[in-house]
Amino acid sequence: MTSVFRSFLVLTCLFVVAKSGQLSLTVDTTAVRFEVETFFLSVNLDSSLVLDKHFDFNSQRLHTLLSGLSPCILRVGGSSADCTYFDSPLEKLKQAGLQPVPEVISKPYWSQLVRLANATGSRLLYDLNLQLRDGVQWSPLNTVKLLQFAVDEGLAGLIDFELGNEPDAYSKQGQIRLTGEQIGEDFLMLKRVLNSYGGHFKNTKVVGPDVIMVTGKTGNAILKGFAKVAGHNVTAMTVHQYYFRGDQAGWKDYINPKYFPLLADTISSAKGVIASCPNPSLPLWIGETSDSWHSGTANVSDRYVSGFLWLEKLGLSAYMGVGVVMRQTFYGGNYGLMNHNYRPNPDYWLSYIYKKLVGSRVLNRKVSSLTVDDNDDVRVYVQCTKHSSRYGAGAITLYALNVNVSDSTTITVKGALSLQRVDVYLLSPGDKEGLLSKYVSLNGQQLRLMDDKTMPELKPVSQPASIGIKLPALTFAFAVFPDANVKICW
Ligand SMILES: *[C@@H]1O[C@H](CO)[C@@H](O)[C@H](O)[C@H]1NC(C)=O
Ligand SMILES: *[C@@H]1O[C@H](CO)[C@@H](O)[C@H](O)[C@H]1NC(C)=O
Ligand SMILES: *[C@@H]1O[C@H](CO)[C@@H](O)[C@H](O)[C@H]1NC(C)=O
Ligand SMILES: *[C@H]1O[C@@H](CO)[C@H](O)[C@@H](O)[C@@H]1NC(C)=O
Repeated sequence: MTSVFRSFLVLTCLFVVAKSGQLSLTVDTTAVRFEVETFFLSVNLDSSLVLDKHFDFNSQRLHTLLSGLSPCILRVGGSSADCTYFDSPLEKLKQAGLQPVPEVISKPYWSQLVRLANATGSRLLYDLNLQLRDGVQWSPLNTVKLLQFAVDEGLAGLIDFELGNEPDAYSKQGQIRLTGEQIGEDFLMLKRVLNSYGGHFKNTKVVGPDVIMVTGKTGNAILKGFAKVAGHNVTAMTVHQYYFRGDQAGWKDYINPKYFPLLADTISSAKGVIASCPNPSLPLWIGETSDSWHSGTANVSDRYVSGFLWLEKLGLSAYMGVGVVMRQTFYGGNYGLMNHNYRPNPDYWLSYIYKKLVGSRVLNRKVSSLTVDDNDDVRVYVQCTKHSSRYGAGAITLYALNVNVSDSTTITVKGALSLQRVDVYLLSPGDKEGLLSKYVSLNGQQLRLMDDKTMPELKPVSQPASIGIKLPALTFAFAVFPDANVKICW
């Protein structure tokens, strides 16, 4: 693939004369468009991880990398959740010939998950098995065992729950299909069980139903039924989203703007369900998501090129009013934010920088191209800056991506902002492998952990905003206006 990419680059250089696009950006600083959760960018660990006996809970790098994304949700969920039993005799379950084949999560393993999340400044969001049935209803018996253990171990205040995973895709042999109304009733039962522990779970969030095909007939019907019955009883409605199937995709898919609208369709559709349910102010979260499903694309999803759809997803989701986006996955598969040695992949660095520079308040902005008719290749979002030792109240952060293979674009900011200083953080491939680089550079310097405990310093290039923010072909950038002094960002 790398050689294909190289020859492609050569062709590009020979036959395409690079142009430079011009975008004009106007930021509306009078009103907050939407406010996302502080843990907006969150991560997922697949439930199947329980089978991975090599997962090293004590890895220093694992702790360092997870702490770097704090505060966040560490969701443990996925298809395996619906065949996982807590603290049960596996052999006995297997002998019973259950379908799909059961998995068991032990007390120590579960407790390590909770402690990992807590030790790194996040919270565990644990996905319970919705396929455990008692007649038409969900059977809470196995969950009661887990809750009692959490109370006994002093972990009750550290966890949140989901119940089931992608119920619109239940199709495995032995899986029971459920209506949205029934799933809603099952969530009410979970709430009643949690409430029966005398306040131990009073801060516990319950979210669901983790539908995957939101615009599909079954998925949409499940969301509607669920919201009708439990819309007032859950913290958020969760949906999943992927642009395309990873094992059938190539790197070109990852820079193809034709995929951008798919996310907008999913969000609009879910928002439509919420708008007409008994609780129209029910928050929407994307509970599991990546560029591509089926574990991502080998030697692509863990490379620099994967960042375009990821940054676009973070930007568009916040812009469209999604409170949280949980990345599939923090560890494992081709799309992990880190590799199997707990070393960060390029999307980890993108996520880390996002966490450091992008705050919760989303601003309206108007982008217009001065050079091409439609500017699909460049996407720009603006949010208040996250307060930090470097940036105080009132600062704003612009972030943008350019998937045009040959043309750079210069973003010219209109109004008072144009007179200010801007700190630019430009991300480009970390070595000569280009789009397929395993590394990413910040302002020309490859990002690496300094040691297992120490993050690199993020060094901006400070420039006058009047010269414009230049975004070369196939790069991303963050740009902070430290002196913007925008009141709604205080
Ligand atoms: C959870 O984290 C807090 C803050 O770091 C700490 O004080 C507490 O002991 C932790 N709880 C457990 C059970 O590890
Ligand atoms: C669900 O929410 C409604 C409205 O707030 C409330 O009356 C009801 O008690 C809740 N049910 C459960 C099981 O928490
Ligand atoms: C990915 O790269 C590895 C190591 O270079 C190679 O062994 C493997 O065949 C590649 N996989 C695909 C699907 O290209
Ligand atoms: C970059 O892509 C080419 C080919 O799709 C278009 O023709 C250019 O208009 C585009 N350039 C910009 C600045 O968007």
